[in-house]
Order: sequence, then structure tokens, then C-alpha cells
Amino acid sequence: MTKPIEHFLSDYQPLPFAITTVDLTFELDPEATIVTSVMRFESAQAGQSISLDGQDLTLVSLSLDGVALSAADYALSETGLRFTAPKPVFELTVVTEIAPQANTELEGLYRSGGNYCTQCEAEGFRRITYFPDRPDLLAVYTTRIVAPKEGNRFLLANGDLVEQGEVNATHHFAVWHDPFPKPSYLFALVAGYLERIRDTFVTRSGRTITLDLFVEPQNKDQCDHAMASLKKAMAWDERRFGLEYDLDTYMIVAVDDFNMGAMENKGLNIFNSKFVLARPDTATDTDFEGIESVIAHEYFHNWTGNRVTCRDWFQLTLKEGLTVFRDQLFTADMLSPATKRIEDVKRLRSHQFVEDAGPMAHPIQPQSYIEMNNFYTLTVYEKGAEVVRLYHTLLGEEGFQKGMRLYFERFDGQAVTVQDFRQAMADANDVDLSAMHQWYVQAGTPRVQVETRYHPETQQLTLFWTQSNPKSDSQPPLPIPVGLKLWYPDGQPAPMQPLAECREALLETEKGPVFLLDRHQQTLVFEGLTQKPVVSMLRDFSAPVILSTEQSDEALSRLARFDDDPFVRWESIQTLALKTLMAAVDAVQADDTPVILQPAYEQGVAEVLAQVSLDKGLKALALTLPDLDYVCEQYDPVPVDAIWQAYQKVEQRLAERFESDWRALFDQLDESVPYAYDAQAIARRKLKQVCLHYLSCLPDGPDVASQLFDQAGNMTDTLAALQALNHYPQRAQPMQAFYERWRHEPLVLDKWFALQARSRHGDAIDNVRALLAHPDFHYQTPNRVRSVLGVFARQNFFGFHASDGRGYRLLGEQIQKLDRINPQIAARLTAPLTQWRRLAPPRNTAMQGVLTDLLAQERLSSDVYEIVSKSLAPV
Ligand code: B3K
Ligand code: ZN
Repeated sequence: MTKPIEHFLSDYQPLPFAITTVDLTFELDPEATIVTSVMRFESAQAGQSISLDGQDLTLVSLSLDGVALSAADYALSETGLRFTAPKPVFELTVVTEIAPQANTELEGLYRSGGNYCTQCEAEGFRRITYFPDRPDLLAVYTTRIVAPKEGNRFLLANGDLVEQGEVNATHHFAVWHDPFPKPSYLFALVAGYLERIRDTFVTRSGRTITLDLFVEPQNKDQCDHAMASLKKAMAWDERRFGLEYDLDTYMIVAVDDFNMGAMENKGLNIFNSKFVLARPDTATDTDFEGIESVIAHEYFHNWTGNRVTCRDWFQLTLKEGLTVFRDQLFTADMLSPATKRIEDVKRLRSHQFVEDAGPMAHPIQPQSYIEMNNFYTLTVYEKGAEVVRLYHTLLGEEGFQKGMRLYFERFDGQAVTVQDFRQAMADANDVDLSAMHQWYVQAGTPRVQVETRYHPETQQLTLFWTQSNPKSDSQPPLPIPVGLKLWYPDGQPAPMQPLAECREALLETEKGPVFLLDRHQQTLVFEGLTQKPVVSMLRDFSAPVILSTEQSDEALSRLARFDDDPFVRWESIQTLALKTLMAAVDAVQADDTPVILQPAYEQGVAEVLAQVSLDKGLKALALTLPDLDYVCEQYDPVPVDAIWQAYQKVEQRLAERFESDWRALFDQLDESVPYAYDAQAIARRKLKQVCLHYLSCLPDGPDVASQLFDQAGNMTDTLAALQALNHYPQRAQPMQAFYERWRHEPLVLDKWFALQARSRHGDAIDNVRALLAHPDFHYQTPNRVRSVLGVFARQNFFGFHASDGRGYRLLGEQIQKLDRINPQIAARLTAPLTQWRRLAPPRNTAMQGVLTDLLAQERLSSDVYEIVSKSLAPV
């Protein structure tokens, strides 16, 4: 294969011309859609060569100011076309033909469930027509859609509907105009046989916005939650950020075949149906929460992303980090702030930290890419959101909002950079934030080490801090805010009086004292402490770092008991759990040593169980062991077999030791009440699931689960029951019943596939092969692929890591197959294989072998090529 091109941030050049308007006409046909694009060029220079991007297009004709160009007037290649500008202002008309039905990459214009839809971010517009497909070209779009009436009840595009009518007896048309200049990646078109659910929202300035949700007709009764979520998001963004919606209509379309969660196209969001459709009997709490947050996220993009967009794709975190941060604040306000924060930290640690430690590690502002789609990562999104949170921590809510207002004042209607954002935050607050730059350019998770010494004779506590980053040696230090509090052993707050020379580094923030660690090494001394205090650190997870402390079990126990920061409380008990797990790994490796619960951990669990008043959501989190991925992160190389055994043994010990508690709590929570979507109800169900999980380790576990399955009144409980049965032969009958009942609901059927893909019952690889051969398995539908192969590789630890390498080979073979169908999905599935260097023989060589085979493929997409080649590159 020809080696794909790498793009560099340092090569950025502004466009030497503008396109002010784009008038598009689509004559829709599944096999041959004709797209006519009329572009008005301005500020060009006569004689200048102009390049337009284009991919998989058939050029029908090209004309300039109405005069047809002949083949000699332009140069056509696989990646686009070039011509010469005759004068500064002119009109170019391009007619292309495309084949939506054959488009299985799901980028550009394609078909899903017999309907037409588009996906243009990052570079899908070039699969529709020839165009400078880059985010810094903002133009006003008018879209005319012509299609057969049959099967295309609605014809939709961005903006406002300005005209519609009949073309002839069989065809109709609609014209949409979007007055807001936008980049091509925000273009959208939908046509199909859909049902419309309509509602309205009155903005705070009194404008009535029409809210339209479009779904396939059979899903009409699964839209209430999505609509309610949209209204909540609109009201919240007005309240918290002072941001109001700008068009008269806001449309959301749900489709079954979609590469990711959703897309914020101006005025016409297109969603994976997974993030729209829900009824208590079809969707779990996690689904409901996902819908609320993704609907909000896409809505929030209207300002952070659409009104102010990215200059180039290296700035992706400008819109994504910021919008994730905004959706995190929203979810915290809607549900439980403490639970939301802890869940986000868990995700960051279990997945983003792994990415940051692997061969695809990149700064939140990547410096280069081969395939942009590979950079829609946890790093750009989640770590990016953590970096935005740093501004919020340093400036406070008011200062942050001042910065946001200045950002919009300066940059509305423009395509800008992360530096522009930072400058707005700095100028609005009259502070210097230049040191924050380092957070944008440094890959890898920073490490913070702290040593504490208490001197009874001087009543001083000294904290020695060191920051480092194994991925970015010898780089300037980062500004790292570390939330701090001192406690006396009896649970009373201790005074925080820094010595004069340290005073500047201790900031008083809305969230309490924050120590600003902004050097490689720094010392902080507190005085006037009559007893040795317990130090509560990194409160609210104040920075995305790995903190190493030498906290004693006793200190951790105290923090778990009385700290007033929910994150630190949870973190303390997790650390005790981790110590138990790591000791268990040692015990397993030593062969004859029994696995035990360490006393401090056992005591901690007992205390959590005994606290009647503790929030149930937090209780559920505190009683759950750290994720397997997080445990693996503590090792290099990862002792897969020992971790696996140790984890199961510790779980078993917990189940047995607290058996009566699990039973009592489960019975207490297992009352049949109608499903409600609110923080308390969700917390109850979560805690019930945790109890059920431990009960499932006990001899009568399957009976308890079967009973719940029979009585469950909502999908959250049904799925919890099936999950508890999933590793036992008793699962057969309920799984069959579940299949019979839900086989025609794709999203529910995905859960059925996922359960089996993560089952430990039987041979995992045979199970997965059977699923791939199932008549309901479709390679073209990303959700189905993810629910089998994604779940297998990420959630079936022991199956995937089978020591003979069969799991890896299965995945490699499927990636090859999928790469021909949908490279983006194939590339996503490649991520678990990138971790080969952290495994011991024979697993590392087996994984490496699979990657090497992939690289040897003749036809490999640039998507998969980038990940595989970077993974194999010598370090
Ligand atoms: N902006 C889209 C993601 C596009 C992914 C392109 N491969 C959804 C979002 O982040 O809101
Ligand atoms: Zn986004």
C-alpha cells in the first residue's frame, strides 16, 4: 500500500480565498444521487491555483461563471481537484454523482434503515462534493432536496425551511437556508420515512423554538426522555451560561447505523438511536443517563463548536473538551454531582490513562495525525474537559463565566484556536495563564509525588512535592492545582496556616484551599498544628494526574470515614481495596498464600455498609472494587492470570464476609415501585445491583437473580439479573426468553449480544464466533459490532487474554474484515491490541504477531494503518 500522509499542526496556512455562499441541490437516489454545488468564491487572486478536496466522487461537470470547463482546465486526482482562479470573485458549479446505498463507511451521505442521512465531521463533506473541506472555511449554505415522495416523507437540512412543494406527481422538494456561516463538517441532510414528534421551548427572551424529533415510525413511543432532556439542556444553558438557541427550529434525527454517539450539525443533529430511544422497559439507567448527557452535549455545541468553531482539527479539544466540561456540569446539576464526578474520574483513569500510557498517546492538542477520525479520543474529550476544569478551579464560577462571555464576544462566527480560548479566560480575569499552554502540548499522564513529614517539636507539617511525566521528560512544569485540607485524627478540621514563603502557592478557591504546584519540585509547610494531621489531597480530583502518596491504612480509613469531599472518601476506600487486590496478586503468585481482605479494607467496607445515611449512589461506588483495567495499570508487565484470579477471589471473599449485609440490603431495596428517572431512584437501583453482584458469587446467587429476572419491572433490573446469571448455565432459559421478547428491538438486542460476548460461561472464543454467525449479527451496523467485538475485547478479560492468543487472533481477523466495510469502526477495535508491550510472554508476542499480520495487509485503511504502525514502531 502507499504510505498515508501525515498532517502537522505546524503546517497550518490560512486559505488564500473565501467561499461566502454554497447552494446545494441533491437529487436523491440510493444508487446515483446527483449533487450540484454552486460556490461563490471571493478574495481569490487571478492565476492562483485552488484545490478542492474530494473522495470517492464521480465528477459529472464543472463550470465557472456558467461556462463549462473542459478536462484541460482542471486536474483531477484521487484526493480532489485543482483549477486556476480566473479573477477574485467568481462562481463555480460542481456536479458530482455519489452512491449512498453502497456507502458502508457511514461518512458523507449514506443510507440507514432505508433513510438518507449524512455524517460530515471530520472530513465527510468531501465525499459529497468537491470542496475545501476544512473547518476554517465558513459559508452560508442553502440546500435544496429533491426526492421521490414515496419513502421520503420528510426532507431535512440545516437551518430554516424556506420552501417546499411538488416537483411532479412522484417527486417533491424542500429548500432549507441556514443563515449562520458554518464549516462544511456541520452540514447535514436527512430524508426518509420518519415520524415526527413535535414540542416547543420558549427561550428566556420569549422566542418560541420548535423542537422536532424524527424517528422510525415504530419508535415513536420511545422519545419522551430525549425530548425532556433537550428542554432541560436548553433551560440549563440559559441559566448557567446565559446562552440561548439561535434558529427557530431544533431538529434531532435518530438513526440505527452511526459510527459514534451523535453529531451536532447546525439545527439538525443526527444521533445514534442508542442516544435517543428509551422507555423504562427497553433502556437501563445508564442508557437514560447517556441520552440526557449526549442530547445536552450536542445542544451545547451550538455555541461551543458551531457559533465558535475550530480553526483546524488540531484544535478539536477547543470544542470537545469545553463541551464535555459543560455537559459534565449539566449532569452534575441534573443528578448527583458527587456520583457524576467519581464516575468521570473512574472512566478517565481506567481508559484515558491507558491511552496516555500507550503508543497512541498524544497531547490534548495533537501535533500531527494521519487519520483525523483516530483523534476523537478520550484524551481530546475527557482529558480536554479536565483541562477546562482547571480554569474553572483557578478562576471560580464567576471568573470562568466572565472568560466565556469574552470568548463569545471576541470570536462569535469565527474559527479559532485553543490559545484564543485561553487568552479570553486570561484577559477577562486579568491574569496570566500562559503556563497552562503546557497542558495542551504534553502527552502522558503527569505524576505527582508527595512526601509528608510532621515535626511535633515545631508543630509543622512539611509536604515535599515532585511532578514528572515519563512520556515527556525534561519539559517545563505544568500548573497543577491540588485541592487540600488538613484533618485532625478525630475528624475536626485542622488549621491551614502556611509559612510566609509558601503563602502564594496556596490559593483560596470556591472549593476550598488549593495548592498550586507549578514547579518540578516544591515544598509546602504548614505551622500551628498541635497534632499530626491527616492530609486530604487532590480533592474533587482537582487535576488529571496520578498522585502517589504514602498514606497509611489508618489515614486512609479516617479519610474514608469522615472527609467531607466525596471524591476523597471514595478514593480512600478504593485505595484500600487496591491494596487488598495487590496483596492478593502477590498471594496468588506465591501459590500457597491464602487471599484475604486486608483488615483496614474489611473495616472500611463494614463501616460503609453500616452508614444508613450515606447516599446510596456513593455507597454503591464505595462498595465496588476498582475496575480491572485500573488494577492492571498498576503493573508493568501486567500479570494477567494472577490479577484475574486475585480479583475473583477478593470478590468472593467480600461476597462471603458480608453475605448477610448483601442479602438484607438487597431485600430492602428490592421493592417494586414504578420506574422513575431521578438521582435517588437511580442510586437505589445501582446499590441493588452491587448487592446482587456479590450475591451472584454465592451458591444460591443464580436463584436470586432468576427471581429478579421474573419480577423485574424495568430494563435496569432485567439486565442486572441477566448479568448476575451470565456466567452460569442457568442463564440459558432467561436469555432465550429475552431474545424472543426483544428480537425486533435492535437496541435491546444489542444488550443480548453484549451479555454473551462478556460471558465467562463456556469457551469465550466459541461464544463470540457463534454470535458473529448469528442471523441478527450485521457487520454494517456499528452498534451490533461494538456489542460483540468491542465488548469481547474490552470486557471479557479472560476470554480476550486467553494465553494461547486465540482471543487476539479472533479480533485481528475481524478487524481485517471490518476494515473493508467501515475503517473507522475497524480502527476503534484495534485499540485493545495496542497494549501489547505491557503484557508478558507469551501474550505480548501473540498480540504483536496479530498487529504485524495486520500491517502486512495489502489493502489497509489509513485509519487502521495509523494505529497499527504506531503500535509497532520501536520506542
Ligand atoms: N462531534 C461529534 C463527533 C464526530 C466524530 C467524527 N469521527 C460528536 C460530538 O463530539 O459531539
Ligand atoms: Zn462533542
